[in-house]
Amino acid sequence: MKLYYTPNSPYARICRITAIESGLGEALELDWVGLRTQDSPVIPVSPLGRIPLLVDGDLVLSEARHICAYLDEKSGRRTVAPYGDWQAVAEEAQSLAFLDVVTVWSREMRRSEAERSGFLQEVADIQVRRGLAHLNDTLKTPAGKASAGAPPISFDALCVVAALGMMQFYELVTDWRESYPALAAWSDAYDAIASVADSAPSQDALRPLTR
Ligand SMILES: N[C@@H](CCC(=O)N[C@@H](CS)C(=O)NCC(=O)O)C(=O)O
Repeated sequence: MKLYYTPNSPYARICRITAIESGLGEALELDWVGLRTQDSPVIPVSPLGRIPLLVDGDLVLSEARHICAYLDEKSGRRTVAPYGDWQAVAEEAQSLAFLDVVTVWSREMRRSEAERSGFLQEVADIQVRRGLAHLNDTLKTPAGKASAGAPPISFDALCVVAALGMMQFYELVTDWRESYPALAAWSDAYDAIASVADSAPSQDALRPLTR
């Protein structure tokens, strides 16, 4: 199996962590590709050229959630909420939406200051703070329990982990740790997992958006 990715993509990060934590790290070949370039090796198999993209034989699978569900089938573990457990699906959808909003905001931060949309940033700031407050009040794994052992790996949790990683990297809500302490403790428990720590966004992999 091959995963096309970029190191700072939060969606690809979720897939990479899921693969490692499900014992599929060795089985998953990683291929770092450029985005929005005409020569991307992704385009011949997936015309929009987006990542993460999983290729396994004839199967070309996009969307982090689908990729993780496929990895679940391979590993026999369950990280993605199954249709039928609608409460879990609903919570997962909220976490994915939170990641989407943080990602939109972070893309804005990759532009030069003159090119950033003030309106978009204002809207994202309000949305993200609402999301943070909701997560702070509702996260299910109490910090005490999480610190007693490794916290559970789920697509739901990894959406939040990846979103917080982007938030910190792009310094989007600088007071979030003080303002949302339960969430900060929750996050620390995940950041202690090697696959989470090793996949955090980095300056080395940062590609500014120049146009
Ligand atoms: N809904 C997708 C989002 C994937 C996504 O936004 N990928 C970005 C990188 S983080 C991408 O490929 N951007 C390139 C483009 O849109 O041309 C998922 O869950 O996998």
